[in-house]
Amino acid sequence: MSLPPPANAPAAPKPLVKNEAIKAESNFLRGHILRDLADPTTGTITEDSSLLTKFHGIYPQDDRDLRNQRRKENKEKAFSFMARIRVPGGVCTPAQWLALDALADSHANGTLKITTRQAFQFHGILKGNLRPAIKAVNAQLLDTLAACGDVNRNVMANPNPEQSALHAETLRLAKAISDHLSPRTRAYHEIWVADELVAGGEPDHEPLYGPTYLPRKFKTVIAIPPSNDVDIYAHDLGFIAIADDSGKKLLGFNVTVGGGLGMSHNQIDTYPRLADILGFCTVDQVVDVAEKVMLVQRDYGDRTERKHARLKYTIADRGIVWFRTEVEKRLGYFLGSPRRFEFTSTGDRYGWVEGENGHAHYTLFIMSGRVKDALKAALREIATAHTGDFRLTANQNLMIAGVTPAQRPVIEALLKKHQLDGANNASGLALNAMSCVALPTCGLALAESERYLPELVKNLETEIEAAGLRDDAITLRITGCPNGCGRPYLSEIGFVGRAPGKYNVYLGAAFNGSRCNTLYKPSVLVADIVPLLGPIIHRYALERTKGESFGDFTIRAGYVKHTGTPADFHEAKAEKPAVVATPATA
Ligand code: SRM
Ligand code: SF4
Repeated sequence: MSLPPPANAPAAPKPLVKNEAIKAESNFLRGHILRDLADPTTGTITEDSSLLTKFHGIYPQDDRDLRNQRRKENKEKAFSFMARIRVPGGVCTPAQWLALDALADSHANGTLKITTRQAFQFHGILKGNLRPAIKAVNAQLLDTLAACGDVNRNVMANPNPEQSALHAETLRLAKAISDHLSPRTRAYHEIWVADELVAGGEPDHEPLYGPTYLPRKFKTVIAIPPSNDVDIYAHDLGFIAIADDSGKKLLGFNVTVGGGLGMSHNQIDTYPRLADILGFCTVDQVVDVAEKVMLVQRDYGDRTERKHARLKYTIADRGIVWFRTEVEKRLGYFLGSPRRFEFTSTGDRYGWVEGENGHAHYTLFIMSGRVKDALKAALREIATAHTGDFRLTANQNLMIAGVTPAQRPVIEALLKKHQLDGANNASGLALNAMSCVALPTCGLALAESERYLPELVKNLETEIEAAGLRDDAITLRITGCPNGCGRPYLSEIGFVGRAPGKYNVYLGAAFNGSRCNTLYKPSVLVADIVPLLGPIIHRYALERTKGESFGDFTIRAGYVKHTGTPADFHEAKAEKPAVVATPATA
């Protein structure tokens, strides 16, 4: 029997999490992926390989609707794969759209999913179709590398239709950051793109990441005020474009760090956190700043506890002043003082918008970003005729962008033909609603989300319309678990899955995404949602002050109190409240 350590002995260092050893031993993300893909006895891959395929943008999943039936039949789960396609800045060509549309039919479940981070997802790819599907994606000059995993993910940028010059510049920067922070391993090419399966070659070198990559996922975005459609405060790293007085010339960016939304129910040490503003950088410093912010997190992020490994906790624990000093030490120069800016909303601007360059852009509402059936066929026809580009929005919608005056009647006629004109005749609530995927594919879902959103919106619309608020924009977001994929903590009405048919209801976020909401009622049954929210909606219609948003009203009327501590998100009370940053609009 060993003696207990003396009372004053220093605490033994915590062991690293399993993921760290798997990364280190994987020979730069190869591991046993090829072996597992070649195994004909199962439709999935091993758990260790699945930790590595994430870095390649690929998740093994199973159809949760079929779990019971398969168990009864004594069969293995109905396995398939999800693949996430990285689209920096969310811009793709009509040719790429058409290729992905066809691949969805030939290799996946026939749908295309536009994500909350301007990427595409295929669901339901069977193991045997996986390599050909990823290879075909690469043939379109797109890829799935680093769409998931402990690396810098898809870099988002505001699809900004009005200011063409600013959009072009920020898109260029989004691609530059994405390229610079992309993993350098050749494993991706060997496994998915090479003509023949080849065993792991020479050891690779990852100049930025090293063999263990980052402690956790890392997300980068660029916003162009006044639109905060990318929800900049939700991400690890953000750049807020600052233009000159004409609004046409980019001066530089306010840098934001330490945002993140994921939490676990009743684990008070986990919480959504809004990003802090770190300072200002010039346009030519952007890539350097992105690299150095990421490197500080690489070196100091917690590799002993994955639930505490995001940059938000590194900054919450060590302080923003420490973080800025570390970043500036690596940069070799100081960041400037943040410049003034203002965000007005997180939503998309639907319908036609004229750009500065004479081109027009049409934003189309797509519920939950799911492109299927008649909508998929309509967009195929539009893509065939379209000569501009497509821009995926951070709200899971689609912009048909860069339409020339000569082309506009053609696109207008197609939109009319498929009844996609007039912002789909949807209510302000529907147009500002978002859900995550959840069931049946997401292995972490506790409740429905995408499949329940249409019914939820319809039920609440009855109250909204009776209160005369049909065209009022109110943000509503729902997720099937507290991980936050639909950014529910930044919506004026947020639903977070607790169990089948039960949601925590959150109220009080700012319409422009600068304040998180607060838990209003835990574990609300689906049948109780309208009775709970209907009276608040009617009171808002009667008592709101001029221009007052729904989120602001729910705080003023006392439904929720905004205090900004982790306890605001949980049913359990915080023992040690820690401050959640609320960004100042400088
Ligand atoms: Fe997410 C995990 C879907 C945006 C926080 N997310 C997952 C997985 C991969 C489930 C899993 O790990 O097995 C989901 C796949 C479901 C499926 O069947 O497709 C999933 N996340 C999504 C997407 C597709 C939701 C959507 O409907 O659009 C979004 C894909 C974005 C992309 O293209 O990269 C998506 N996820 C987000 C966001 C929103 C954002 O980034 O703007 C968040 C909150 C912000 C943040 O990161 O803090 C988010 N996803 C998570 C988390 C919690 C992370 C954390 O720090 O705690 C997980 C679980 C995890 O990583 O352990 C997760
Ligand atoms: Fe799955 Fe939860 Fe993300 Fe929804 S929020 S997609 S349920 S992990």
